[in-house]
Amino acid sequence: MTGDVKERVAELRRQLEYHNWRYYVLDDPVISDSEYDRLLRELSRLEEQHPELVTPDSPTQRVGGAPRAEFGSVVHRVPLFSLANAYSEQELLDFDRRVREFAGEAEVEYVVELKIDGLAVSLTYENGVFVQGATRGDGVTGEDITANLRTVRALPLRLKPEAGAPGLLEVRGEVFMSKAAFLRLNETREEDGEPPFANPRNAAAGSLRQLDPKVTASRSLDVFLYGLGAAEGVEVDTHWELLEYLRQAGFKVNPHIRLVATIEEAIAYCLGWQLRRLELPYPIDGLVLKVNSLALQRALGSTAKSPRWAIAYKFPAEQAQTRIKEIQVSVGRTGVLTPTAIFEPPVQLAGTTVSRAVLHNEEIIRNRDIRVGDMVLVEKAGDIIPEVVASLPEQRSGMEQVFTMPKHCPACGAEVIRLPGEVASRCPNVSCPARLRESLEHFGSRAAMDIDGLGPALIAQLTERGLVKNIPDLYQLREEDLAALPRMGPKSARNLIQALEASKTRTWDRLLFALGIRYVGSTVAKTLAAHFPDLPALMAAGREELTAIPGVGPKVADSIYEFFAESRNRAIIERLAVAGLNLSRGQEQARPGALSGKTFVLTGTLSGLTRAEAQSAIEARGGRVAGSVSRATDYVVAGDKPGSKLEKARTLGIPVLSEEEFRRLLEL
Ligand code: 3BD
Repeated sequence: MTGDVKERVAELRRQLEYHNWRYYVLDDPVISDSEYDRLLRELSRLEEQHPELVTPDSPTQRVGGAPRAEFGSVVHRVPLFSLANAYSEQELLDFDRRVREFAGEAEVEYVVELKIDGLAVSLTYENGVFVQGATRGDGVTGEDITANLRTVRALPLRLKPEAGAPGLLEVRGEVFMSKAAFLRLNETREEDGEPPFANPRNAAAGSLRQLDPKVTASRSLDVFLYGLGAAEGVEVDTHWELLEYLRQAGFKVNPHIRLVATIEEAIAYCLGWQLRRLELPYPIDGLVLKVNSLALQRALGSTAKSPRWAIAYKFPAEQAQTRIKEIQVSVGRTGVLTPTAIFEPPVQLAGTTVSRAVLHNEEIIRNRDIRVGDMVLVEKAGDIIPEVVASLPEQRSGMEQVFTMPKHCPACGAEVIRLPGEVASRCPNVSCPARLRESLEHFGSRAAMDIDGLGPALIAQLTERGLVKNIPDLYQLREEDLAALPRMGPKSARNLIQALEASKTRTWDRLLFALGIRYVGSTVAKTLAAHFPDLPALMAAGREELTAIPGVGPKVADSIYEFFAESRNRAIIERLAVAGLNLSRGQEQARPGALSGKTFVLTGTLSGLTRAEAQSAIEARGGRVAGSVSRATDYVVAGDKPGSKLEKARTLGIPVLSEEEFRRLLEL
């Protein structure tokens, strides 16, 4: 092999790692995504031709390796301590007094950091190369999640030369998920029939504890570093210098760190963030104060559990009290019954008006002793999702009603079942009108068959009148049937027929997603459609053939297999084929590549489409959606109540589109 190849590989890795750092750590890319992709493709090709050149720190290894059976355990070289908590100004003043008395100084400098609400990890670098990553675990022993951590883009696989050349470096930090990524993830999970995560921290933890690193790679995780474990050759005298060293070494250090000269200044900084924390794109649950001088840190030492030189100031949980007026039960596409508490009056919480909260299942309602008519405490988990945390039984009048899950489906009256070992109650009736309505809504949704005009109100009319009893019936509708419906003129009737006609040419991965097979979301559907030439080939596939496909696990395979084993489902496919829907790889209809290479950032709420829909519309045209505005952004789409991204776009002179302009660009 020629030395040229080896050199080119090294050069590509240097460039890719640099641009990765510009993009994910500095949030300030200097090349476009397509240029980056070109470099990455060149490197992948060279590594394929010369597999002996592949190393674990190559940027190609971030996509996630092979799944494993379990995590190994890691004994930390230096244990990870806990943090003592303070819940008031007074407790911070007490902490400072202890520190000052010990030091015999009138004033002590502190570094104040945001306390990121994620998962603590420890990263080990040997001779500058990332070799191991572990969860905190109990502080002494954690789990080896190296392969998963490699997929976190902000984590350097190699230290920058500015780090010097430490033989060993262990750094500690917090892996987290941004609020936006969390909401996006939950949207897809609901589409896929999987339970949503309760908050960004659980989503980050769940994503890091995946046995299949490819799943972790698909979750937008991020990481801030704030501490040191075992280290050789790092010469710093203060915590502030340590953070500066970590930044120089290529790590992402939170920009809101602050060096203060007095406890009063530290307290003011904490109270300031208590009011402004909702402006941050990621969740925090407080701040951490750390003695700046490392000599003083060493002198103070630790108790059995936590260092005496640090303390966490925890925000009081923002809570509100209100009354549960009723508990509504809705039936989803898969038949799951979901109880939702309706509040009277609605309450203000963490920046929004909250009028309802999902109660998930009977078990939770029983464990928290939540009754209809109860006064309850409402909190926002991770500052986002409203949750009933407790009832207030002392305020009961005696008129409150214990909630029991209905024995019969509220939509069709079928007897509700609860499978052994499951907390969910289900309506087993596959032709339940509520399930049918939800299935039709999903079928016509933008990411699925994108049938314009097929909204909930029309679906209700069509199903109530028996015009549509299943999905294929949609394609039997005649213009005159539709025009005769209340609130439906001849024009809308014609438009709907046209929209149905247009949906017949959608690619078959969309049809596959639209069928609403459990665990087959848009990503799995795309994977399957890339693997099989058509729907009949997929239907003929056995479990083994399915699980052999990367990205398809046994749970997904079973669900697909069982779906197509059902004769009723096969009959539906048959009728869709007869109606002329596209069941095989054909021409992409959605104006491919119209936005090729363009990067969008979405901010605020759009009135006509969800974030996921906007994203898939952009992606269907070859564009991509980024989480934050930088010089590499081509357009910012601003909906209602846009955030700071809009300001940043204006500062950088990036074109801002209204929803109207955005739709025109997409030709929607
Ligand atoms: C953060 C300890 C010390 C090194 C002990 C001072 C308890 C989770 O942003 N500093 C931070 C953050 C967490 C920290 C320390 N600085 N410890 C810190 C931390 N900026 N979240 N933590 N941890 C990390 C923990 N985790 C799980 C279970 C029990 N304790």
